Amino acid sequence: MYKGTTFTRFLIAEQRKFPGATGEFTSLLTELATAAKIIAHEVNRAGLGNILGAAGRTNVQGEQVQKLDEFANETIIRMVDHTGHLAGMVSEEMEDIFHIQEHHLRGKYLLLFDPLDGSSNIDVSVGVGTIFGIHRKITPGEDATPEDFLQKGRAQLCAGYLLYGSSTMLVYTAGQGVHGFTLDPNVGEFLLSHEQMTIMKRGKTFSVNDGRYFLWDHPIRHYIDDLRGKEGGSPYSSRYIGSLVADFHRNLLKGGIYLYPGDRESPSGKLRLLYEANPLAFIVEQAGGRASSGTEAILDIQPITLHQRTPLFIGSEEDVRMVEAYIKEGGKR
Ligand code: AHM
Ligand code: MG
Repeated sequence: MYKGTTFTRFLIAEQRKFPGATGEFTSLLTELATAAKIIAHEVNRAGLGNILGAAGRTNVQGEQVQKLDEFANETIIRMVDHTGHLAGMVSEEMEDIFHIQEHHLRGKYLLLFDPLDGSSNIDVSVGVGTIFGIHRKITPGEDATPEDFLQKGRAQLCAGYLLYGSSTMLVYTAGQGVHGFTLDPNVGEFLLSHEQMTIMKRGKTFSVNDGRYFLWDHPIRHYIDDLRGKEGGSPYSSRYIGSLVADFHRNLLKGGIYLYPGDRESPSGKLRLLYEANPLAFIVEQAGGRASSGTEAILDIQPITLHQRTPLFIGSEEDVRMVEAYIKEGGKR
């Protein structure tokens, strides 16, 4: 495909590779891209309106909800709830499953998303993102059930993210490689800019909140010490934005590892399995990288609850395998 191909045209071409495809998927992703344009517009001018700051409530995770979190959540729901393609949704900002209202048609797909990840960064104009994954409904009946959403990440049909950074990018996979599109603000369309993205087998960068160093277990400290060159050799660079999508995106393009391990305060880490770790894990595997909880591939974890957290090690394959080896050697916590 030539550079500059529209997202919609690209999706239609991909859809043609599957003879039985109905176009529902293409339509769903197109609506998501429209939601992303609306969110990008609001994020880019956030300081001007009355949309910065906290919404005055905490979410199911006990975290402060930002007004833009709510805006992004509502925008995505509004753009996709009526399409007839979805049986239900799960979002970081909603405690329970969002069921498609009676007056809309119900479909065969499930959308799981983090509407605005890294939203504590908005007030200081740092890049934030949207993360999403799509599953097929597996239980009988029209309404989505918890069982539908508690599928392993490996069963995802599609996953993607939006990065609202110095440019707005949409990166997605439907299991046929990873492709990136950049929003041309003058045209108002996502245009193909990064076809068939792959990640280096090994990078030279690590991304972690190392303010938590003394909360980590020994193997993680040992690993990071070694990346810093404690035993000699050339050290890795440290790059941490504190926005998962932005950190992930940089490492996807340049190689490296992002980690949010479990620690003494948060044994399961911070990030949510269903709509943060799983979609990015699908993308990184498609790009030739690896995502792990430290002991198993993220995509092979059997979810138990909608909002469960997981330690996350994601990026270049050899870097992720290396930290897994440190954890294995370090034994049990
Ligand atoms: P959020 O979903 O509430 O925005 O939290 C997730 C974010 C990630 O984007 C980021 O990588 C991480 O939290 C940063 O956490 P910390 O401030 O502990 O470094
Ligand atoms: Mg998040």
